[in-house]
Amino acid sequence: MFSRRDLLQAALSAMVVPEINSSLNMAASQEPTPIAPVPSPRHLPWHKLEYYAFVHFNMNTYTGKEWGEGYEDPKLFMPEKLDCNQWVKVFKEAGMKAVIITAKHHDGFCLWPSEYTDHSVKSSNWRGGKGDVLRELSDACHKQGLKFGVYLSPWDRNHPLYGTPSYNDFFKRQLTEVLSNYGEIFEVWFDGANGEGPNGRKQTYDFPGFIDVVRKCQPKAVIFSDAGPDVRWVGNESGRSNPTSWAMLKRDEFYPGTPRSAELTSGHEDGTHWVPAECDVSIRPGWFFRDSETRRIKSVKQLMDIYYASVGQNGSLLLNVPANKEGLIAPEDALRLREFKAARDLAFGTDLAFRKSVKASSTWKNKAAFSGGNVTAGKSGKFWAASEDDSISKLVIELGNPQKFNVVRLREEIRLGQRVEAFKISARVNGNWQRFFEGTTIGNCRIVQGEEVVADAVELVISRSRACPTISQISVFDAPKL
Ligand code: FUL
Repeated sequence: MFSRRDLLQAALSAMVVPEINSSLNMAASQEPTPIAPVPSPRHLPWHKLEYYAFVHFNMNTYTGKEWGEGYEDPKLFMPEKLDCNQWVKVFKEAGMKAVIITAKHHDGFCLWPSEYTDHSVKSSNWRGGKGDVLRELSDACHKQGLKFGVYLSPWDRNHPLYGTPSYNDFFKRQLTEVLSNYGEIFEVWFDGANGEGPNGRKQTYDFPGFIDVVRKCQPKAVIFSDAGPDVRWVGNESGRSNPTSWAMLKRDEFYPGTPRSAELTSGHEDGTHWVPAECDVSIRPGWFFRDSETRRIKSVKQLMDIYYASVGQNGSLLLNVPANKEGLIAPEDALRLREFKAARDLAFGTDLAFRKSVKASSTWKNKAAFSGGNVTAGKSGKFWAASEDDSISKLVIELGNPQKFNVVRLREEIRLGQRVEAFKISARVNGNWQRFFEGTTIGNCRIVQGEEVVADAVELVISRSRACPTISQISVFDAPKL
């Protein structure tokens, strides 16, 4: 007898291992050998997104609940001024690269006219029962160049079959509908929450079957859940990954709704699969829009702290900006997003290390293609690789005239695996090296803040690494205090 978890593991291994092997073989000896696990081809474009919108908008928008019960009257759903082009314009101007919408939350109401249930927009009076939020949002995203993603809650408090094996077939049919009719989807978000309680209905989910549907309908999409298979929940809803943050996870030990969520915040250095963290958090106290919470929208300083703790700690930031009852992003949220964008532009707009000269302690096989200068050249695909024989690898960036700075951003060439285990940054002040920051992991992006210094050089020392370090970028910033 196979358990549900065995089946999930079998399905996941069968799908991901060949991808890892082929990227490992491809690299041969032209460049440092990748260290497994490495990202799959569907991960690489996802890593570049870094910051994108979550929109909680559904029946709860009209009832004020966080979790609906499933018997809400569809007629309550009435976004009289729904304008998804307005949402996407706001997100695009905010520097976000994608949107994920709650197509179906726990109460089971569908934002699209599903063939398989009446509990959907087709039973409302909105647009005369002919409306389709997924159509309007996906069209707006594709028109304005943002990626489109969907949240679907497996937990469904409306459906009569929930708790029986037939529910899995229903869910797969819904999933197929959503993934077949709205163009390219970049991410499918499976929520692991279930509040049925000890006496509630118990559903054994067919996750391997759900994953199969996604792979068939949207082969390029990443799948999110507490346990991946592609992207993992960060283990909290405050948008924070840990300073030590591995993209790897012992994935087979986890499943949606896992009790070991604290481990998801750091991942595992000896993880078996590439399952990076996505950090979800709401700009407001709740996930859904409530007028009463408008005065409690997070400040720019809070959002910046979250940015440093998510994007700056090897995660992506999925910031929830709920649409209001009218079907619009409220002006207060839009304004805060613009202010947050302006703060990031001020902080990270001028890279004081850009095109500055670099000396490295060693270069992989003495090949110029991997020289230290790549870290300040701003050319994508280029990186510094240190020699495999180094016990410690070092890099010095000469800034020329002394420069005032307080932030350093580092990036690893993650295509070859996440490697760095311990690093130290120093600043040369009046000819003396002074400690600026000491840390553990880097990954796709690490942004560290130190005491403000005026220095004419920056040194990176990597004292521990799983394989020779491969660093693609180092940037130095003078970020205004907030
Ligand atoms: C949780 C849900 O229960 C919340 O309502 C919200 O959707 C959040 C993003 O995920 O598991």
